[in-house]
Formats: sequence, C-alpha cells, structure tokens
Amino acid sequence: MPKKTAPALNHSHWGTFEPVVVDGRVTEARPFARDPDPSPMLPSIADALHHHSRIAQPAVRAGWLDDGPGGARERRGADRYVAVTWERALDLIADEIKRVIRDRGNQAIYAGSYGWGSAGRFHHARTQLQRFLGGVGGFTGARDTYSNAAGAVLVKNVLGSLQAMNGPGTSWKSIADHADLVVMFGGMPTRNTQVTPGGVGEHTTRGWLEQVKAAGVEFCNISPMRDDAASFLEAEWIAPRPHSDTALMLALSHTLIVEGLHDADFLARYCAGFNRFRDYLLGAEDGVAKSADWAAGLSEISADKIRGLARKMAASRTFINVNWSLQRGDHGEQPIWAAIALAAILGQVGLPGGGFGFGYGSMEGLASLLPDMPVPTLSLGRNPVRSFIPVARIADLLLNPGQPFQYNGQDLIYPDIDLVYWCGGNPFHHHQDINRLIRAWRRPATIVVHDPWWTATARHADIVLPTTTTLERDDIGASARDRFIIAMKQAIAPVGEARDDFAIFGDLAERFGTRDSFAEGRTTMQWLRHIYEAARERANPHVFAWPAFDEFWERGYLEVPAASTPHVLFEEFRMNPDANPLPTPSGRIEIFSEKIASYHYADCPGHPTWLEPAEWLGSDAARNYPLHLLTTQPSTRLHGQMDMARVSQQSKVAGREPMRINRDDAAAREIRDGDVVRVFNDRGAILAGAVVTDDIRRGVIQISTGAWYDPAEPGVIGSLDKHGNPNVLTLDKGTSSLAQGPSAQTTLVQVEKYAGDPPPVTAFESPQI
Ligand SMILES: Nc1nc2c(c(=O)[nH]1)N[C@H]1C(S)=C(S)[C@@H](COP(=O)(O)OP(=O)(O)OC[C@H]3O[C@@H](n4cnc5c(=O)[nH]c(N)nc54)[C@H](O)[C@@H]3O)O[C@H]1N2
Ligand SMILES: Nc1nc2c(c(=O)[nH]1)N[C@H]1C(S)=C(S)[C@@H](COP(=O)(O)OP(=O)(O)OC[C@H]3O[C@@H](n4cnc5c(=O)[nH]c(N)nc54)[C@H](O)[C@@H]3O)O[C@H]1N2
Ligand SMILES: [Mo]
Repeated sequence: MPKKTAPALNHSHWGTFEPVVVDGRVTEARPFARDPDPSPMLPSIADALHHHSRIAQPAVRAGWLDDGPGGARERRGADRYVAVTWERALDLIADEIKRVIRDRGNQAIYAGSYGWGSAGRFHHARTQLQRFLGGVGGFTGARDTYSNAAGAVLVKNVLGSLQAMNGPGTSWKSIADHADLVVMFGGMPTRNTQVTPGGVGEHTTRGWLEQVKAAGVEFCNISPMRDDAASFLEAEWIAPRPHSDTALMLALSHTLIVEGLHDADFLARYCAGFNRFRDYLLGAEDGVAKSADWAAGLSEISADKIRGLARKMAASRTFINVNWSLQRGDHGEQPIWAAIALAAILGQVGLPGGGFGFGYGSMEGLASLLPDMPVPTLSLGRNPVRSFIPVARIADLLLNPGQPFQYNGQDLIYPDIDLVYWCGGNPFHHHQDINRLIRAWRRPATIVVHDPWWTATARHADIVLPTTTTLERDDIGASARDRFIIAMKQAIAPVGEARDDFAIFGDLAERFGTRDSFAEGRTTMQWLRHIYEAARERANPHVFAWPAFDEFWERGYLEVPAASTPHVLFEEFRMNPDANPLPTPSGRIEIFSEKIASYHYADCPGHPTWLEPAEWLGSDAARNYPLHLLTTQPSTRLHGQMDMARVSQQSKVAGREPMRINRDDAAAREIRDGDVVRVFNDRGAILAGAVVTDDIRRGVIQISTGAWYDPAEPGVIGSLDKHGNPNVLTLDKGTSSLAQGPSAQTTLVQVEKYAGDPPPVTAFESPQI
C-alpha cells in the first residue's frame, strides 16, 4: 500500500493514471504503477482535457431562444448558439421542464440518456440526471444496453440470470489449467479489453491469454478478421461470412448428433427441450437438415472444415467464447442461444475449463480472478413513470408516438415525447442510421444536453451545459470487473465555466423545491464518504478489511486481493441440479423455451433457429451493396471520446477514419492505401481513408465507431459525412421482438475511390456562438 506521499490518482474506463500538472494544466497521464498492461490510449487524456472543442459556457440555440420551445427545430445541427449565464440557462430549463410536466405529463420527458459518461461512480452523469428527474415526477426511461441487449434478454430467459453475459464467467485460470481448445466466435481482440465500465486498475486479459497459450491450449479464431486474435496465440483462422455464425453453430451441433458425439446424459439431466431442437437440426420441422453441407453454403466454410472442428471440439476440453459483437445484429439472440445449445450438446458446461462464455474479448475483467467485492455506487432513486423503451429504439420512439411495439413478451406503446434530456451519452455517436435519427430528433420541442465537449449530440441540442471531467472534481472509481478502488482526486480547476452535473442538478432541484431530497444535504465529499462507507459495510471482512474512508482517501487506492480459486460457471448446478437449479422456468438450461415460444414471435421462435438477417452477403441486397460493413470498437479511443486527441488523430488516414478493406476488393475498385474513399448505401454516405490488408476476409470492410459526425451540409438529412462516422450507414432495426437490441452490424455498403478534392474535416470546430 502506498504511503502518505502517494501521487494523486485519477481513473478512466480505460485505466488508472497519475496526472502530471504544470501551471494548472495536465500535461501527461502517467500509467498506474500497479497496472501490468496500461492502455495505449492514456496519452490522449491531456489533449482532450484542454482541447478547443471543450464547451466554454452555457449556450442556447438561437432559433429556440428567439421562438421558444420547438423554435426552428429543423435548424438543429445548423443553427448558431447564444452564450447565456448559468442562472439564465437553468431558469430556461426549469421553466421548460415545468411546462412539459404541466401540459404533457412526466412521461413526455425522455431521459433514458444512454451512455458511458466517465468512470467516477458518484459523478455518474446518467444517475445524477435520473435522480433529479425522479424527484420531480419521473421520466420515460430505457432498458438494457447497446453493448449486449439481445444477449442479455435472451440469457435471462434461457439461463435465468445475466451472469453468463456480464460475468463473472469461467476464469481464465480454469481454462489455462483444464482446457485443450478455445473456440472464439468474434475472436479475442485485446483492443477491446483495454476498457470496462467504471474503470480498470489492472489490465489482466493479455497476461491471461499468454498463460493460457503457455499452458498449451489451442485457439481457433472464427471471425472475418485475422487480427481479432493476437498473433502470439497462433490461432487457426476460420473466416465465415459475417452473420453466418448461427448456421455454423447449428451445423456443428448437427454433426455432433449424427456422429453420436453428443452428451445425451448431460442433455437429459441439465437441459430442457433438447428433443425439439434435435428435430429442427435433423430437418423434421422444416425439411432442411442443418448439416455441415447446408452451413457451408451459407458461411462459405467447407463442410469438411465444419465436421473436422465438431470432432475436435468433442475430443477436447473445449471452451467456447462468443463476443458481444455477434449479437449486435439482426436476430442477434440466435448466435448466443445456438452457442449455449452447442456447449450443452458437448456436455462440458459446469466443468473446469469447459462450457461457454460471452464477451471475454469484449471487455476487461469478464474472466479474471475477481474477489467478492462490493462497489461504491450512487443509488438511482425512484422513477414514478412506468413507460420505457428498449434503449436502441430511440428513433422509433420519437418518430412513432402512440404506436405499439413488442418487447420480451410485453405489448407496449411509445409515449409522445416533447423533451429529451441527455447527460453522459452521445446518441450521434452510438445510434444507428444517423439520417433517420436527425429526422426523429426534429420531433421534440426541446433537447437539453450536458457534455464537456461540443459533440455532434451537443451541436444538435437546444440548451447545452458544459460539465467538468474527472480531472476537475473529486470522485471514487470502481468496477465490478476490477479489484482496485481508486480515490480520484481533483487535479485542476474546472475548465471554462464547466460545472459538475451534481451541482447543476442541485441548482435545478432548487427551482423545484426538491434540493433536499436530491442532494440529501450532502456535499460532494460527504457523498463520497457515504457511498464508500456503504460499500465497506457490505464488504466481507474475510476477503479484505476495508480501511475507513479517511484512510482510503489518503492512501489513494484500495487493492483487494484476487480470488484464490478460479470460478467455473454453473459448477454448482452441475454438481446438483435439483438442489441448485437455474432460475429458469424449468430450472434447467432452456434449449427450448416454452415462454419464448408462447410469445409467437416469428423473429424469435422457441429454440435457436437460423433466420436470415435483413442484410448480409447471402441476401439479394448484396447485388447493389456487395460489402459487409463491420463497425467495431476503436482501438484508439473510447467510442466518440478522445477522437480529437493524439492517439486517435495519429490513426487517421488522409484526416479521416480508417476503412480496412481486403486487397482483392480494393484492387477491383482501384483503391490504394491512403486513398480517400466514399462508403455508401441507401441510408447515407461517408468519406473514409483506405487501409488495404490481407487480415480481413473478402467482402468485408471494417470502420471503427467513434469518428465525430461531420456533415458537409449541417442539419441536412442525407448530407455526406466528411469524417467517417459509420453510423450514417448502419441499419436501425430491433434485433427481434424479444430483445429489440441494436442491429448495427447488419449493414451492406459499396465503396468507391473519392473523385475530387475531399472537403476539410471540421468536426472539432465549435459552432458559431
Ligand atoms: N455502429 C455501431 N454503433 C455502436 C456500436 C457498434 O458496435 N457499432 N457500439 C455501441 C455500444 S456497445 C455502445 S456502449 C455505445 C457507446 O455510446 P456512448 O456511451 O454514447 O459513447 P461515448 O462517446 O462514450 O459517450 C459518452 C459521452 O459522455 C460525455 N461525458 C464524459 N464524462 C461526462 C460527465 O461527467 N458528464 C457528462 N454530462 N458527460 C460526460 C463524453 O464526453 C461523451 O460525449 O455505442 C454503440 N454504437
Ligand atoms: N478500445 C476500446 N475498447 C472497447 C470500447 C471502445 O470504444 N474502445 N468499447 C467497449 C464497449 S462499450 C463494448 S460493448 C465492447 C464491445 O465488444 P465487441 O462487441 O466484442 O466488439 P467489436 O469490436 O464490435 O467486435 C469484436 C469482433 O467481432 C468480429 N465480428 C463482428 N461481426 C461478426 C460476425 O458476424 N461473426 C463473427 N464471427 N465475428 C464478427 C469483428 O471482427 C470484431 O473485431 O468493447 C469495449 N471495448
Ligand atoms: Mo458497449
């Protein structure tokens, strides 16, 4: 443990760091000494903090200020702003919230406000917003995440809890000690494991992968990208067409059954509904056997290869991982369910090193040796309004007031939204089909956004409030996927007129007479003490004796010892399924779900099923748009955060977001490395910078998410995006009536070399004020 002289630390979703402060400015973010594998994104922190795209003072869109709520809404994204004082801005917001509550009711306020904000657990932006609005009658909220909605809703139904999706899963240690083979659908990209929500004190994934490799375990990377597996893994690369994974998994299952390699005892004892699924696989339901030959036609992986892999999986202790990306597509529930069924047929679920897991290459900490440790958090408070949307249905909500929709067995209605309040998220980064979003965004009378930076979302808002970043305030950083708790100490004074979200909502609450219930009479420091002590009370003293708050704050961090025994998912269930049933209706793994079947959803039947995605290389649409666009997580930033800073900027090609394309696909279009290209489909067009590679399968291109949306004609639906935000191109459709998750990966496009002088990127210039 550090002594009194411990450096003041700070914390981010991508790592703990020590800010170096010179003359009131942060010049450097030094990696935390206890982190074995710090994120290469740290050098961007100082740039972003002091960048000219910070919002200097509260601002109101001119059309809204002149004409009142709803004024010149079609100018959102193109309008000027007027700088106002904090008092004026807060009066305008309070009056507008009061108007909407009076005339339309609280459900007319949408405050689902999805987004990652920053790592501190007290200044958790969305929680602060929802505590405030909950106290003044409530708001329409949101369920689930963009990360893994389809998977989460599915596993809650068929496994009974979220644990398999969100961790802790079977530990890497167990895999190193017991597995022979790791089969990775979507690979295991270490770029993604830089990150976990609430922050990472200790990056463990690369180290674990090295240990698993050193133990002699083989890896198989089933992904359109070779480099989804680190080269030191020496993984076999199998590159199916994107979205054909469900067909592959069904064919692996089919092979195991017809060759008698399935574990009949496991299926009888631990699973419900295997026979129904078997009938489907064998073709009894629809006359089509889901054989290796059948899947070969869909995936372009040879039938022999599929059969060979099935036999190898049955002959080995095999661990199957499916990354979350696979379920971020049309019918995204299916690859998750098919993987569960495949693992059940192998019969190794609940055995050390065997079975399945999700997202091990999606984020840090899904399978490390995590201690039993409570995390300090700010409670959400109560929301008296019942209406909600599945989070990725935001554009549907705004475009279709009063219309019915389905979600996980419920028939619901979209409420009529008049005010959107966003705090800690960036829908113009995260949502699909931005042109459709702009159309939806024109519906509400008022849009309020808090952010430290002039993101595209801020630039499409009516009232914009500048907030502090983690370096400008005190907080506590912690995550359920990490064993460090960090005292995040203010390093510099707030930039410009920025204020903390907590302070802003306190002053808004004052205007409603609810300050006492919102702030509960505590200052920031008293809150930090309060949430820390509440966690300390829940902590198991046999795991670790938590010091009192003052000692923690002075030490700078807590390091809770790693768990001594590896975790095995469903180990207890396997030992005694009657005494330890799963919390599903049958108490078993539901290969067939009576409940899901009872909803009669054509897009999510009662067992894992091959359902053709709306767009993929096997569909008719591929004639016009022959390339499958995968919008992966960026290695150089967190979503849209820090796009203006050096690590991200150094990765740009001709000033635009890189687009990786296979050598043959590039040659056929006369595209060379470094060319500016136009990527387009019926939904929109963007400019990007070409990177020609052999590491990506033919017919597939990759553009990371997160380049700031930069329309050539601001405010105009269908404008060319000069910078390369791939969400201009993506499909905005629910995965199915079950989960209604985002289908971002279901996108076909065409690419051509851009003729003429590419227009300059202006995404990071502030709007006219
Ligand atoms: N096409 C495509 N789209 C995707 C995905 C994909 O795979 N493909 N992935 C999706 C996924 S998994 C996710 S999680 C989403 C991520 O989408 P978001 O979470 O919305 O993305 P961020 O850029 O992290 O947005 C967080 C915002 O909070 C702001 N912020 C930081 N700290 C504070 C604070 O203290 N207060 C306030 N008020 N604001 C703060 C940041 O400046 C930033 O603008 O994107 C989704 N979008
Ligand atoms: N550096 C960094 N790390 C991050 C984030 C970030 O912004 N920056 N964001 C974090 C967040 S919020 C999340 S939710 C996770 C997301 O984690 P994931 O969803 O797992 O991440 P992706 O990068 O979208 O996809 C991983 C890989 O899946 C492969 N893939 C895509 N579609 C298919 C398919 O149809 N079949 C197969 N077999 N493979 C496919 C792609 O080749 C891709 O490289 O990442 C987290 N990690
Ligand atoms: Mo995510």
